[in-house]
Amino acid sequence: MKDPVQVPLSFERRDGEEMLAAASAFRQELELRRSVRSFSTDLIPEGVVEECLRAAGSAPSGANLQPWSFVVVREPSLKRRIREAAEVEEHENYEWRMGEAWLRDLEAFGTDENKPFLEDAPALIVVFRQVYGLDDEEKRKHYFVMESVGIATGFLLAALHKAGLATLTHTPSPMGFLERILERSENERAYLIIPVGYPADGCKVPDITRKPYEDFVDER
Ligand code: IYR
Repeated sequence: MKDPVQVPLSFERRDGEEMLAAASAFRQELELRRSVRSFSTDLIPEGVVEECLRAAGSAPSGANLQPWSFVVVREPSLKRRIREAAEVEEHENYEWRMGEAWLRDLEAFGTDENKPFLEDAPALIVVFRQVYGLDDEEKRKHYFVMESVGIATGFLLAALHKAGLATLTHTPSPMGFLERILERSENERAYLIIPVGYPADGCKVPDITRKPYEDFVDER
């Protein structure tokens, strides 16, 4: 095996009590995160989204190739074009693509083909996955792209929440229109739109429950 360059790990052990307090505080904070579909048009303080994107960019990835791009859209005319194109796809989705069972599963959320949050939210973060690398015009294989981008997106959602911002994970599929409107290169595919901002005054969210711990964890 090759002997790669290694550097000392920065890591500090904490005592058990401190660990439990930290884990519990983080859990409680994350449990308060809800998908928001009704956004205020208020602007986000400068630099906050950028810090959260840096957090996302620190995620682990296949061979550390970091197969993601994040496009931050704040320009109103661009948000409008994205909304219009998304609503065209969503019209088809609600009309016939999703089918009866899917529509029934969505009833509790009260969603429809109208997507005003794509214009109201002060920022849309459009996440792209890079199916292969294109540094110096040269194709390079990327590994575990879906997993890598999913982990980075999880970091991003947690960071935005911790910073005090509301988010939605939105996939108005098929999302090829995002690659065209945002003029992405041929190796990039739209993965997710994350509208970011503050909830609108009086914002309401669906009355959902989370699975009991025992139903999703098997400890042996
Ligand atoms: N993309 C549609 C439908 C939709 C699908 C799922 I799965 C959701 O969890 C929520 C919505 C829409 O955004 O309305």
